[in-house]
Order: sequence, then C-alpha cells, then structure tokens
Amino acid sequence: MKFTILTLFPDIVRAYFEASIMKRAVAGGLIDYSLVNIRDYATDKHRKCDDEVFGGGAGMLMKPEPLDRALEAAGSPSVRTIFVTPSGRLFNQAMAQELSQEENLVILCGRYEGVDQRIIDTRVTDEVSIGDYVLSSGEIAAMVLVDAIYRLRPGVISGESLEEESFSKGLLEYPQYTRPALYDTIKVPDVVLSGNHAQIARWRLKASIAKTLAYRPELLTLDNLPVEASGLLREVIDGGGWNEPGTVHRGRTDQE
Ligand code: 6GU
Repeated sequence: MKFTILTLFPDIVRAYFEASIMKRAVAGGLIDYSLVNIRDYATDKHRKCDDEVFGGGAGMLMKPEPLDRALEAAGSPSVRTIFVTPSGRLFNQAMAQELSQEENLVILCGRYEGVDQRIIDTRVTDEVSIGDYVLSSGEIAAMVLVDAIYRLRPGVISGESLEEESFSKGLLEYPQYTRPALYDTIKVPDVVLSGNHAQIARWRLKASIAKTLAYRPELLTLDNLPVEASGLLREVIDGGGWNEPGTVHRGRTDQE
C-alpha cells in the first residue's frame, strides 16, 4: 500500500515514516510512501501557495493552482484522495478498515484556514476529521489516519494483537499486567495470575464492560455484548463500576 502525502511541511511527516514499526513496514516492502511539497508546484517567483478569502474573513486560504497541479500529479481523483479537515466526516475504526483495502491513498494536509472549495469539488474524494477539536494544520491528522490504516495491512502487526484491542469487539480493552506480580505494594489481581483461562476471560470481559460503561457508555449495545455479558453488566453495576485512575494508593496490596 502506498501513501502520498501532500503538505507544505514534509519535514513534520518524514520522521514518522522513518521510525519504529512503520520503518520496518517500509523496509519490508509492505508500505510505500511519497511526501510531496505543495510549494514545488507553485510557479511564481515567491512560490506563493495562499491568498485572502473572497467575501472577507480572517486568515488565508490555500490557493487552487499549486494544489491542482500537485493533486493531478498524484493521480487525484482517480486515486482515493482524502482531505483532512475538522469539517469532514468523523474518522473511526470502520473507516480505517475500509481505507486499508486501497492500494493507493493520497492525503492532502491543509494549512491556514483551509483550501479553495473548487479543489475539494474536483480532486478530493473524502473529507475526514479526526475529532471534535481544532488542530492548527492537517499533518498530525494525516499521520493519525496513516497510523490507524497501515497497521491493519497484512504482515504489519500480528492478527492476534488486532483482535484483542479496543474497538475490534466494540468494547474498550481490559487492564493488562506484566512482571513483577508485586510491584512496590501493588499486586496484580489474583485471577490474572491463576492460570485459569476461563476465569481470566470472564474477568477480562467484566473489566471491559466496566470500563466501557464508565468512559464510553454509548458503545454498549446489544450487538457488541456477548450472551454471557448481561450477568456481568449486572455485577459491574452492583459492584460499583470502574475504578478511576489514581484510586489505588501505595500501601494497599489488593486492588480487586
Ligand atoms: Cl483532520 N485537521 C485539522 N486541521 N484539525 C482537525 C482535524 C483535522 N480533525 C480534528 N481537528
């Protein structure tokens, strides 16, 4: 799969592609990428890429000509072309799944107040927002998309990791522990150490339900609750729900 990122600040994006799991995926040929500096497609002496908004209003807009040429060269709109903008459709795991099926993806990062609408109308296929807050520019949003998408490609990370994580089953992930079993004064819950896989699975499901109920109650629907879950939901409610972070204090050795 190839990502083509159009940006005025390729340096912001480059480090992301050159480190860690992404670096390995690129080296292994699973992922390819191209960083396009939109300014390279400006033809005037000052390589101007922005201008004032017709009709008035604060800030500058990205002007159409350099963007149009850069997007043409990237294959847009025949290639799926995402404009990252706070006024787009809200990104989620289902969109990441769908986009991970594409062999080529162009992502346009805006700066300033946005881009001329004619570019969106003629070259962009999807407008996507990563959440209900405003970022100063699209580069970080573009990296959020790339990260959520590329890790779903075969061979990038293990299928088992994908199955267990938050959202893949519609519930938030349960708490996890590693050695040592007793850290400072805080013990890993006995059931997690018990080796009883049925008991562990039950504890994990219950913890997932408790956490989802506390943080994201709108995610709890009949179709993501397994049949054994209704009793657990009752137990969660009767048992006082989820322990907020910071509720376990040093000196206490039992946090179950
Ligand atoms: Cl995709 N871009 C910008 N600039 N701000 C955002 C966003 C995107 N999603 C949420 N806020």
